Amino acid sequence: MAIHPPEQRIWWQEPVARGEIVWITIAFLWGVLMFCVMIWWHFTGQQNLSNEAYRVDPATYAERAEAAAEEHTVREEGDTGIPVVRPPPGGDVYMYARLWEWWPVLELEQGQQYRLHLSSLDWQHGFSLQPVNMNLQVHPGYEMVLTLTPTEAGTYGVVCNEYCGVGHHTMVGRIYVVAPGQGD
Ligand SMILES: [Cu+2]
Repeated sequence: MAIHPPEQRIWWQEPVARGEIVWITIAFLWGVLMFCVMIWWHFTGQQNLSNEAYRVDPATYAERAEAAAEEHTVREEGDTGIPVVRPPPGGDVYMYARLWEWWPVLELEQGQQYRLHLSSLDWQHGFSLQPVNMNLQVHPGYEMVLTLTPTEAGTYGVVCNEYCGVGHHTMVGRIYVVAPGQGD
């Protein structure tokens, strides 16, 4: 039993069983292979995001996001007071995470390419786009930039997938993707 010391005190000098060596070798080689394949997945397979990251001061980032929202707000999301921002196609789109919201709501046009900027104003949050299941960590001090083209119109939810306190489960945002020429 583990609560008693082993009978043979110098147990680590006992030879490792052959079967165990084989499994450790297989696991190690598999790990090395997966590490190398990560580079390949970066270019193919569509499951790894090819994002850029920059250092940014949270206050500076908030200013940029708010300036972009001021310029491109098309309406308010219900009576939430959260603006719906529709940036010009091909342009920069800003969203930030903070306790406990994703701000603002975005409206993008299907088939157009955007540069989506993400950062946090307080601490770590997780950007999880549903139902497409696209995930990345959002840290204060870092600006993540994704070049993306929404391919299907619809209403997408953004949930926080890094536990960030008592309001974590209420931290939901929204991205609308509208067909070309539709929406506000
Ligand atoms: Cu969060």
